[in-house]
Amino acid sequence: MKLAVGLFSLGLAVLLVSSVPIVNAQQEFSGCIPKLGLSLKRLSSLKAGAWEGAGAMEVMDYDPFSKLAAIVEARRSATTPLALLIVNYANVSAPFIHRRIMVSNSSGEGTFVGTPNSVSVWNGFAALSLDGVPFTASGILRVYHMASGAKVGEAVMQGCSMPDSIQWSKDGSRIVVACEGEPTTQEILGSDPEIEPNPSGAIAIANVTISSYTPAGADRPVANFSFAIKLLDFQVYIDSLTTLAYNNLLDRGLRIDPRLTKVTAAKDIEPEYITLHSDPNVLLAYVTVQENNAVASIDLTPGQERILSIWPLGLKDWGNTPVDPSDVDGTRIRKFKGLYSWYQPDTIVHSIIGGKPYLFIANEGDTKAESRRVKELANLDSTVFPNVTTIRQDNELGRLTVDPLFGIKKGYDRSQGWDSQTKPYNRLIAYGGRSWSILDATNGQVVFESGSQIETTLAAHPAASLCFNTDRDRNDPDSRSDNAGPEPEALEVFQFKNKTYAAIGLERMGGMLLYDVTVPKTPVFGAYVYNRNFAAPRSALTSSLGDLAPEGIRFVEAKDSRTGNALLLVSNEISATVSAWEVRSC
Ligand SMILES: *[C@@H]1O[C@H](CO)[C@@H](O)[C@H](O)[C@H]1NC(C)=O
Ligand SMILES: *[C@@H]1O[C@H](CO)[C@@H](O)[C@H](O)[C@H]1NC(C)=O
Ligand SMILES: *[C@@H]1O[C@H](CO)[C@@H](O)[C@H](O)[C@H]1NC(C)=O
Ligand SMILES: *[C@@H]1O[C@H](CO)[C@@H](O)[C@H](O)[C@H]1NC(C)=O
Ligand SMILES: *[C@@H]1O[C@H](CO)[C@@H](O)[C@H](O)[C@H]1NC(C)=O
Ligand SMILES: *[C@@H]1O[C@H](CO)[C@@H](O)[C@H](O)[C@H]1NC(C)=O
Ligand SMILES: [Ca+2]
Ligand SMILES: [Ca+2]
Repeated sequence: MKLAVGLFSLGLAVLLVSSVPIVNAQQEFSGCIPKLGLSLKRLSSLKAGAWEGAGAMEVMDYDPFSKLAAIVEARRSATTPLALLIVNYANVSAPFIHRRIMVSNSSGEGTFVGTPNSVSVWNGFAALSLDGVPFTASGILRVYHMASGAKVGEAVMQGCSMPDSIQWSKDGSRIVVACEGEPTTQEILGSDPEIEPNPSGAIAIANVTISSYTPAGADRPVANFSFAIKLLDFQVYIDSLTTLAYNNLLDRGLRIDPRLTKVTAAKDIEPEYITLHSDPNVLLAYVTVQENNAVASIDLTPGQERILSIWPLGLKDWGNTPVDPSDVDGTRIRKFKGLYSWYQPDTIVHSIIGGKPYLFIANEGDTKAESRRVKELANLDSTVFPNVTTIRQDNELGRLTVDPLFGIKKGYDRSQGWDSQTKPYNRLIAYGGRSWSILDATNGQVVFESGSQIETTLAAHPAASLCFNTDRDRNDPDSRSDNAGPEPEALEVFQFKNKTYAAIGLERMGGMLLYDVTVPKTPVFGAYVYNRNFAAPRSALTSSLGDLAPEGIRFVEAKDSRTGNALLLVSNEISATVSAWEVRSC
């Protein structure tokens, strides 16, 4: 009966939506957020081309001097060249593509350069990280002059396989790169991490030397960047730990594939996203190791660069915090005893608030090659799950993607297959915290974690609730609930007037949640800022929906923006758009 009423009111809502002209609020946020004292207005969404899809627009950075943005274009197609897109923001309402720097063919340029992954800008130059060929080979660092498109520096980063996130220090002297090191069998279900090649996760630190020379026949000098690179291998750090200390990390929730031992653990460590300490005089960096559910800190002191510590993030307990884990039951957010998640953050941003250093992380979640639905697990512990039959139903936990290597009462049994463990699971561990957190940057302790706030906010939102936990390329309500939900992935922290704010980008839902984080223990939620037509039907073309799948968010201070007002620039992976939101006081 209750269900029937629910369906009826949903039907009515859809009817109302389609029978009246679409009100702006269903498509786009605009206006004042009283709780934050900020007003947001979208000035433009530049579309890079007549295409959509994964990789169409990735990481972005902005050069305050030239008013140029650099965005990685890594379209997953066999025929399209891979590029670094340079966008001119001299007029924020009418940005245009200044230059498309072709950096590689998808198949590899001269069997040498693979996919571009990430970009960081300094003083009119863009540092780009690129895979080698194959992607398990050493990766490549390149520097381009943004205005002219000239390549002005290049180096192979020995042992840095699949260089992903890249950060250039404020003084230009150093470039720090997260080397993710995915195995060659990345896409093969259940693949054993012992299968080679499976490079170690690492951090590459490049000393940058800038010289200039005047080419023959030219009338002015050009810059020339060269690099001295040091590699910090996570295995060296793991080797430096006692067995006791290593096991302690595992007990606290560092996720290392149980088919590996301490001596090979770094094969499974996959650094994802790097941030530098926001005080340029403090030589520290922090990196998320997403799949491993942890954050690591790195000492950048010249000559003694090293990995300092790994801070495991533990498990999120959905027995205390409500979640929607089923994609076949509509919006139903509730608690489940025995259900947990790895947090698995992607973006990390360092910020100093009230004189204290903090780390902000977006707990997106990411599956490895091994993942199962709950109903595929052979044996659930009936003392934790009294009614196993109920739990296995599709409208309960049946279809939820969980980690089959963990949560087994007596531990992983190496004599059995990864997908045929017969000992009972007493914890079901899903992927992703569906949240964001603030950590104390001095010790990794959690200061704030957003709990169920993202899902409950979207479920109650007048427009977004029409498409709760939708996928990123079409309006398909509830379709991501059995995976990692809304997938908070991008994140930016910014100072405006005398307050500090955080923007959390949602990869699947699109848009971003804005918070006042001036008091890091008690962030104040302001609004969900989006440009997506949640009222469009499932059949609507991806290109008609708006800005989809925020991958990167950059705050631009008022003094660095041509409008004289601050901006939030957002690169949207699926829609191939960069949106520019003007930020003012209100
Ligand atoms: C910026 O672009 C907008 C939209 O095309 C246009 O109306 C405006 O005149 C431009 N501003 C300047 C200063 O050119
Ligand atoms: C890609 O391939 C084409 C032809 O195969 C070649 O001309 C071009 O230089 C290659 N590199 C880039 C960056 O497009
Ligand atoms: C530019 O730097 C590279 C090292 O990256 C060096 O090999 C090359 O000789 C330099 N070119 C000039 C003209 O200085
Ligand atoms: C980078 O420069 C510092 C000195 O500023 C030096 O101590 C360090 O060894 C250099 N690293 C490499 C890889 O050359
Ligand atoms: C277990 O759940 C099933 C399906 O929901 C139900 O039919 C059955 O009665 C339950 N058994 C017990 C012992 O509660
Ligand atoms: C911040 O600015 C507001 C408005 O200008 C002012 O009322 C408030 O006192 C300021 N707070 C601090 C801590 O400076
Ligand atoms: Ca690896
Ligand atoms: Ca659901």
